[in-house]
Amino acid sequence: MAEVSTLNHTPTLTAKDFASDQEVRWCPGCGDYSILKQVQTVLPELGIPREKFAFISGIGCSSRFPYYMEAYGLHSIHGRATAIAAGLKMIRPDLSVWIISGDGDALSIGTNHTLQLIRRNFDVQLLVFNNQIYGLTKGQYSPTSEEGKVTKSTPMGSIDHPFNPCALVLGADATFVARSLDRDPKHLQMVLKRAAHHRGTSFVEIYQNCNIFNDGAFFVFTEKETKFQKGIYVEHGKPMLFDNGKKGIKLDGTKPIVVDMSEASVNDLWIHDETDIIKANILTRMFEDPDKTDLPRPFGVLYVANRPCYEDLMKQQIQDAIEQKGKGDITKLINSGDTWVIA
Ligand SMILES: Cc1ncc(C[n+]2csc(CCOP(=O)(O)OP(=O)(O)O)c2C)c(N)n1
Ligand code: SF4
Repeated sequence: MAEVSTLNHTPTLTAKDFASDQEVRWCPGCGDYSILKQVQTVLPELGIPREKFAFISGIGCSSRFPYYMEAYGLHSIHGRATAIAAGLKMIRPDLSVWIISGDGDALSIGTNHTLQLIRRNFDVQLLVFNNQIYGLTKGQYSPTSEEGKVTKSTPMGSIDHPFNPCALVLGADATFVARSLDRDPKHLQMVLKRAAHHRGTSFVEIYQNCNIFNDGAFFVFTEKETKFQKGIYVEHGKPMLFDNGKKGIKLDGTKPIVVDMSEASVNDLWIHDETDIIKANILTRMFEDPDKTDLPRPFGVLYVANRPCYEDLMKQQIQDAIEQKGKGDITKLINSGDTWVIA
């Protein structure tokens, strides 16, 4: 979390204090409304003055987010919110910087910037609203759309292999990886709080329903009839139980296997350790094997690591340079070495 001094006279803020006077213009029923609400609910609990928040977005439906926040923000350019936020964090490390992006924005045109931000580990929150479609440009397939997806731009079905966002960023040495859902406000609030308190880049993939162009893409994980059979809510130090405790997951070497709890003991189960990179790799990819359709999709904080963040290292390096070489003089520097006068 950004190191900010909370002044004694800072008034207690509420979710309403973070809602701007702008009319929210997402389609009625869009999952973005819930995400906005959960972010506004969580911010007052962080004890950070409102003027210390900055929301940076790229381009897409989700990118309208900064307008709706009563905080500083910038609606920037397609795929570049991560780069702009990195620059902001370098110059203003005291700010709590939140990046709002979509699956198209962060993982197509912006993939490179996303990965560079993550490997450098700036202390920011990166929220990727994954609706598996391009919403703003009216329903083209995205880098997370499933194979065979029929859209206006893939009339015979997509032949692209989709990204698994959590696995992708884990490969770039992300220090905080989590997955949550727009339709589970409590879970999303918990994940957002954890993300805010993590020092380093917090990557949060949020399943978001685009009810206009990809309605129901994640209903199997959000609707109460199937939610607990198809999803597993992982917690650090807790056994991997799902389907209301009727099923569990054990590890056979590195292979996750579903076990019936009427026949298995809880002691045999995989205990979630969010600091274990090997298990995090298994966990983030757990739903990819087409032959293992009984494995549930994991939600929660999947991986956390400690690694210095870029802005701290940069500050230290500047201090070291000043200690070794003195404060420096820009005019002297410009006039040093060979100089020419152009007539
Ligand atoms: C340089 C550039 N290329 C392409 C576009 C067109 N464009 C605008 S939004 C978008 C995709 C947005 O999809 P996603 O990030 O999934 O966001 P959503 O609208 O679904 O929230 C594209 C391709 C653009 N605005 N700028
Ligand atoms: S097009 Fe989809 S993502 Fe965009 S505002 Fe409408 S419902 Fe939301």
